[in-house]
Amino acid sequence: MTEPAPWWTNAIFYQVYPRSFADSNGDGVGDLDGIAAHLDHLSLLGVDAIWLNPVMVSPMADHGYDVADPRDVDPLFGDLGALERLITAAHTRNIRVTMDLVPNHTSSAHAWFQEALAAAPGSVARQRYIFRDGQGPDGAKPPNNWVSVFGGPAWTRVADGQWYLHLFDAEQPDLNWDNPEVFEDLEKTLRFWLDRGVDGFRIDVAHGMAKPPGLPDMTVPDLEMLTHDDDDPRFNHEGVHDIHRSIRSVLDDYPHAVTIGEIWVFDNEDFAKYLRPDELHIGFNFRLVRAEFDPASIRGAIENALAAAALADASPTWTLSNHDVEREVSRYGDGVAGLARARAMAMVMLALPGAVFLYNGEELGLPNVELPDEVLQDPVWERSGHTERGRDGCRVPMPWSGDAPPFGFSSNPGTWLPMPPEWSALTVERQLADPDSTLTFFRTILQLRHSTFHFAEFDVEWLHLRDDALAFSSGGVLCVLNAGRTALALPAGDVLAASAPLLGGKLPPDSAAWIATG
Ligand code: ISL
Repeated sequence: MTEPAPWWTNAIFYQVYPRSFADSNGDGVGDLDGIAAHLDHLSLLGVDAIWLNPVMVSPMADHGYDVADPRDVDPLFGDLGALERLITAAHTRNIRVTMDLVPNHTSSAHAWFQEALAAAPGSVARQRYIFRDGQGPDGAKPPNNWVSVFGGPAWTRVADGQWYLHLFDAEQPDLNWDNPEVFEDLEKTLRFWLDRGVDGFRIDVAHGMAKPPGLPDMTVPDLEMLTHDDDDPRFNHEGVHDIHRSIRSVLDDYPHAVTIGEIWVFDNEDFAKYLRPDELHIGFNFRLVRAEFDPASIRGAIENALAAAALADASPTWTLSNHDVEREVSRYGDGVAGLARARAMAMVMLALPGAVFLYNGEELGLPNVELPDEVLQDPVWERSGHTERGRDGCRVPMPWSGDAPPFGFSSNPGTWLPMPPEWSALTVERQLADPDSTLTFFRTILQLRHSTFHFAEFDVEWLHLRDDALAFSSGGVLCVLNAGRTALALPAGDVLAASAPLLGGKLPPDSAAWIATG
């Protein structure tokens, strides 16, 4: 008998950014009890799992990606009891809970880093991080030319003259993964959460961690922030695969749990290495996020993502947005067209075999928000010398109900990021009552994905209708996207759903439809 496919194979994951989902205690920041109080929303959508961004103890220099204690919950979000209640409540509804894990770096407030600062150069405590002497006669130049992903140098000098490496903020020192103590501690963290019932981890910067011997200079240090290419020595070093093998050896004791790598690697063969049978189960493929609203670009993204996963015999994954990228409504042009295209792309994504990741607010059609300078919080804003606004615009809290901010997100009008008054038209409450809303649309297509698609393999068959259209079938459904300027005649068949009303039986521009093929 063949083993049934693991639960995550074609699952719908819903990413909850805890600061922005729901605030239960009126401090203006979302928290765990807030999430537990809104599980009805997730049941209504019919999602299979939650991916929870970091809720561990953190000074919040990078909103939780700077972890000071990986085995406890930050009081801002609640406590361990609140997390356990959330896991139990989600499980009762058949929703699994996956958590973020941040193995590349810690917070500078972590006890290890504080110990390292107090210790002498060359000490055991310093060897848990990447401390080096500087260059030049007095060591006043950084050890190499690496820049931080958030802007500025990737090195910060400490009082005794040594420098430490941080690929992100200065408050996020990179761990030294050549030191066995680092994995020993991560193993404790993995078991700590798995023993409390979590169903797996999204692994932050899964292509980071290992650093090349000698830390050679980068060839293009004046990169755009928040990007890098596959040849960048800061990431995707061969040694990372041993780390994933060690993580997997622990996960194999918990066969119900999944590991999902955040893998910003674009070469298909390099990407597939992360998904070998003894490494990660699945990995985020970011090609669809980068694709233009253009049939050739979208098809290229899909074909490459399928090919990369197939090389490792792993499930493909699909995502259009997350807490690090501009929301797709805005990427596709904002306004009416941006929303129409985002809805159409949701149908493209949900017609694909593999695991799908939705980001909270996507189901409401939220756009990115242009925030005033004085409220910006992303470290990118400061580190770029106020040249890059950072990622706050896609992290504005969820509008739940009512006619004015904070829209039921909190009892406190001083939400951690301000909410635009015009979101009164986008609240969950308003959209649930409207049969034409984006939320109703998402409910319909998510329900159809569960009931109608029969994904046996990760196969996609392409059909050419017109150069400005995209058409493919998978799982017994044909998906047609019209990215052109004129209405498109649809192939014969039962139209299961469309992202916009058909015009005389034709598919309008900037929309998509699903047609039953058997
Ligand atoms: O280099 C990138 C893409 O080519 C960056 O996007 C980078 O990989 C990404 O920012 C890593 O993101 C994750 O780790 C960060 C954190 O700020 C992000 O929110 C998280 O998703 C540091 O922990």
